Amino acid sequence: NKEMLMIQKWLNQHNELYTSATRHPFTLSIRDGSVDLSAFKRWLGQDYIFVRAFVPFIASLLLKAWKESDDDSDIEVILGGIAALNDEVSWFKREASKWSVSLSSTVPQKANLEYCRFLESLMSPEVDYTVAVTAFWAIEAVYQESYAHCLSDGSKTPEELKETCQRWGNDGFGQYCHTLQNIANRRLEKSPEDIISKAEATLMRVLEYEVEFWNMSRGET
Ligand code: HMH
Repeated sequence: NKEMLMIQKWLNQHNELYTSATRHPFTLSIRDGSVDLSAFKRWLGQDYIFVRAFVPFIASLLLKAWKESDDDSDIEVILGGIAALNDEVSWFKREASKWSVSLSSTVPQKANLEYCRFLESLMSPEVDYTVAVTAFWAIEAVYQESYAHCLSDGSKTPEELKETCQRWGNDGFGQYCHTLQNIANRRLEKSPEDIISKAEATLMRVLEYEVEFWNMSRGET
């Protein structure tokens, strides 16, 4: 379908994978209130490690946007993402202390290391801005969709987890993800076939890594 924007088309085509990332048993257990708090603490410690690796990834994306983008406002959107991430790092430290999770002694699990290594591969100057911004959108969108669902009608999210869900599930973050999706679509529309297929493959990898990331909360190592 020519009329349909690329991202929407891919999400339809890979709906099963997308749903496994955005409706994972871990986040569904938050939503229905049955969540195991030790699983939540495991997620918290691991995500802090991920977020630290996410900082240089966004920095590399900013550099790509500056060099390659045809629209100045992309830089401002990404800069906003960096500002939000700065706040997020502080939030993780506060939240960890609230839950008595020691961040300094948290050991990154295999799925986390692999995801961070994948992020690092996307930081290479060889990787096109269009591919990297598609990955960035997907990484943010999975959290937005997952945590917004924990706050939607009929959810029984425990009070003490609502702030976490709000971080990624709030409307402002939803808007921001939408803007990122628009950037990715705009770039994809102008891209040659090889970049488009790389972006699609990258999107699928992100979704797979996100599923593996949620799986770590089970604590089976
Ligand atoms: C694993 N994916 C993971 N952690 C995050 N904090 C986000 C996405 C969104 O920022």
